[in-house]
Amino acid sequence: MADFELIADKLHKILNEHRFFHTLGVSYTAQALAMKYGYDINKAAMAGLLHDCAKSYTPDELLKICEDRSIEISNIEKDHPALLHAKVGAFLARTEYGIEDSEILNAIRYHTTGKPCMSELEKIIYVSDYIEPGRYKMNRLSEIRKKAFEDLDEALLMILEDTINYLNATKNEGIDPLTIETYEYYKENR
Ligand code: DGI
Ligand code: FE
Ligand code: FE
Repeated sequence: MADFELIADKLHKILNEHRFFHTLGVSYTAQALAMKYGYDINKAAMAGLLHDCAKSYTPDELLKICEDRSIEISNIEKDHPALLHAKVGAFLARTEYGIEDSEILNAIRYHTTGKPCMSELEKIIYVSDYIEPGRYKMNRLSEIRKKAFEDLDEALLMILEDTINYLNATKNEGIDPLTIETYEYYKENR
């Protein structure tokens, strides 16, 4: 396992202060959820630490990295390149930060949209990203924070529902079909 502090130092240099503290918040929240649900806390810590490692790139830079490295760009990602920070983040975690564990790489890859039938770590990171202590703007955040430690799938569904409602209410934010598929999967399988 690559060294947590070494990677944290590197991220501190490339991410802005707000994003770096968000990253630590997600990492610690992921460790707390891992304790609750009996998951490997070191893997949760690393996935949380690296989940937004591509967040400092502009939309054009993200598109360029994908073109240069033959990373597939979907139609919605073409229109909203910021979505690519998840895919590019997983790529950089492997190539720049030496992460080989596919559970960690997939948790980074799917942290923005989720996906149907998520792994334990994918769920932990998706939920941690939303509830970490630095977040404050979203509706029913305290309810979702409590739910995360009672029923992870139910918390996941609440976040997906609120995210879709938020995106629907926001002009010019197309919804990634994967976000909808994830919502429908967890609604049907609750
Ligand atoms: O990177 P973070 O800000 O920590 O969080 P994130 O990776 O969940 O990305 C946050 C933004 O992504 C948030 O404004 C909601 C948006 N998002 C999530 N799903 C979709 C989406 N944006 C679009 N356009 N489409 C989606 O399906
Ligand atoms: Fe993100
Ligand atoms: Fe994040």
